Amino acid sequence: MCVQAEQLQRLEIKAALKLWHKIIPVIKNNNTFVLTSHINPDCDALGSELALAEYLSGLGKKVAIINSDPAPAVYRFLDPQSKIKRYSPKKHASVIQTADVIIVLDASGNWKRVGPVGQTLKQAQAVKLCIDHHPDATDFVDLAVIDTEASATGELIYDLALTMGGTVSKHMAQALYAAVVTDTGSFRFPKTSPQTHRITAELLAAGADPLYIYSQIYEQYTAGCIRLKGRVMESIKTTGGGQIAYYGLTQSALKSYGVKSSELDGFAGLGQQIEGVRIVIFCQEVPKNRVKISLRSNGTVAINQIAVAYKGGGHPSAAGAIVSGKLDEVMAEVIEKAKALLETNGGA
Ligand SMILES: [Mn+2]
Repeated sequence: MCVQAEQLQRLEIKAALKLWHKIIPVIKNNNTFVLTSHINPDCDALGSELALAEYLSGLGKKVAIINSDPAPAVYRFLDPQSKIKRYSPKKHASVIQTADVIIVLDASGNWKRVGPVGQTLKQAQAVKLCIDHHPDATDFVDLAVIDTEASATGELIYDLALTMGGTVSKHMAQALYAAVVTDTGSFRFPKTSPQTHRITAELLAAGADPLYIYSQIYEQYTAGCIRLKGRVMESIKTTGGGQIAYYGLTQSALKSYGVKSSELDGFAGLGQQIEGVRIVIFCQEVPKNRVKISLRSNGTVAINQIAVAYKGGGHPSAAGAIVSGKLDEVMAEVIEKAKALLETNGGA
């Protein structure tokens, strides 16, 4: 048992080196870096950027973090010095043009995922790298490290720093812990692995503060937002033998509670807390007579099929789309699709 474990560990170390061996020389041999991530950056995107930026700065590199969208207010505690910049074509043209290396984090697929700054980065002379845990295309960059087993890009940044012989500072540990805790849904999503917990243990040892991070991320809502959540919870209906939960939110309700749609993170998950629910449908009225459909499943049914039918996308257990139409009509239609999907997945 002991010998096996030791062998396994050696294999893992070898695997890590193999994963990074092409990227490490690029990092070592260059001096100026631009880091970026996807539009609507989440905590994994931001935490990975901040931790990698600090690591590279420690190696004496010049690093800029440039994103198309601003960091959501809830994650700004990770960046007290405002190192993450929102892309401005005028301000950032020269730093992008003169960069040696561009690193896209948590966003494989294509430059579109990176937003407007992606178009500028795409044309830069720099070597382009991508580090991600999503299983999407990597032909838009020169070199990529994709590990779909990783629960978060933050795990990969930790691994990279360690593989390069580096250490993790308290600030890096905070950023990476926040990345992992959010991307794993507090260590419950399927990609949460022994490796996730091993890395998390190291982050705690390096000074990450779970109580502080939890409180910053999950306990900073406005009173209006919590009251609106109460109203939405009150309105939840179920159908399909209790296996489908559905609810909607109008623009006027949002306004009357003084809540922005960017504050609705987690609303789609509310229906998942009901016993027996396999599919959640949350429809939100958005400007220009459109409806934002958010879908969740308990993992027994791939609801991204419904999202794809509306030209949206996502994962089997979390997906969405935006469509034209009236809230009630769109929701009724999605409910029918969900019922049909249940019919082919064990019945309603
Ligand atoms: Mn991620």
